[in-house]
Amino acid sequence: MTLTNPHNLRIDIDGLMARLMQLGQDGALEGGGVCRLALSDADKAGRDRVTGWMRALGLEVSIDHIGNMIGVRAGQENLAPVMIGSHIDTVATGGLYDGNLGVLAGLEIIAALNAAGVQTRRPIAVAAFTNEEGARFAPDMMGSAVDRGSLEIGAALAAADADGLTVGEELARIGYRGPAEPGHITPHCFFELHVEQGPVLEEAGFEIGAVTGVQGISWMEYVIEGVSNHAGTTPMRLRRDAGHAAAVIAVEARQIAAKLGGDQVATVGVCALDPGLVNVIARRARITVDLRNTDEALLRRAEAMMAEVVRETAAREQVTITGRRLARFEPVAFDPGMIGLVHDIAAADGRKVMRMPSGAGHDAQMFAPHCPTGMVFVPSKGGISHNIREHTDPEQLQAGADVLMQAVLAKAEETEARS
Ligand code: HGY
Ligand code: MN
Ligand code: MN
Repeated sequence: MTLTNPHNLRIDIDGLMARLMQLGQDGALEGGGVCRLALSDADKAGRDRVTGWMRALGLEVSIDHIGNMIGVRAGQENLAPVMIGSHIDTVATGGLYDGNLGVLAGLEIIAALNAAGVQTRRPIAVAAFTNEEGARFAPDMMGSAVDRGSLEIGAALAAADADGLTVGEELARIGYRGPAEPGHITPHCFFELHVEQGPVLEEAGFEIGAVTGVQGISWMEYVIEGVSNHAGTTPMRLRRDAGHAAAVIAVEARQIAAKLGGDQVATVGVCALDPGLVNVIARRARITVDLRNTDEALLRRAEAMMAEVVRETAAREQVTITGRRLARFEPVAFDPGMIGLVHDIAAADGRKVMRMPSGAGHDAQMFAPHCPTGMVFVPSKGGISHNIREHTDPEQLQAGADVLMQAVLAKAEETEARS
């Protein structure tokens, strides 16, 4: 694999920054950051903007049944494309870069090739997948999972948000329930550029992460049914307190991470009490538990420990606890050749590069079982993400996008079916 930059192409960082800032207007929050939840009006505005850019760059755009948006630039030969993908939906406290960087860097690569008049052997596809975050509709990585056949389209379309609105209804409402069959493109290989969303690169003083894989993810929702009662008159022995049971689960989730140590993490992101009044013992609680580990056996152990906590708490507090699985992904390893390519291109470009796993889930993990897949990380300032203060310096964005471009160009000249 030649690592030279044959056309001496560089990403136009001003163009990339302009697109990031413009897309950041769709769902912009007072005081900075973005709330562009999947299939919201803000998501529609972002989708309209991105597909408009795709068409302006001369890409052939397809929208599939789950709303995935894929723009394809023709190659000299009608071979399987090199795909660059990520997402433009955000969490409610989103930054400008999570997901957006990967899609918009893909568009800047197309712009650079257009400006240089370069046509690659293979087509190049730029994809924005629906609902990567899973913040409004579970599971996360929904669009890429449907594209790769690991989530059935009917189940995805039926997923409902907290207000009972389904993915199918919302896709139709915003005009993105497209005609194309999900998975109609099987890429030659798949790349994703993404902010690290953690502190590793910055603390180590490195510029580029050659990502080795993604850790396992387990999301559960528990609905706890107790009995509402008077906060003052009800003796402790007579209480069936859904609020207390939820608090126990939250504390025990943290204890599980402490007991297992290592890479184990545990998060309670949702904890809603009903009726949620100062002087009423909660009759109902809804709580979510996000468990992750790089090791599948340890993740299963964490899940078993949490299930035991739920059983014991239900019995002791005399409440009923109903669990619902929201998402479950085993750890994924990326292709060693793709990891090596990202690493060597970054090193050849004089960048400090390290191999590292991803703590966050990504669309790339859906492609890893189907084609050679690799990711490029750039540092997150202070390791912050899913926070309106998410930031990466333009020079760091440029470095990551240039590595992505050279890796894409190298693979776009490959002739064999799969490396
Ligand atoms: O939850 C995740 O890791 C990703 O942001 N969806
Ligand atoms: Mn992301
Ligand atoms: Mn995210």
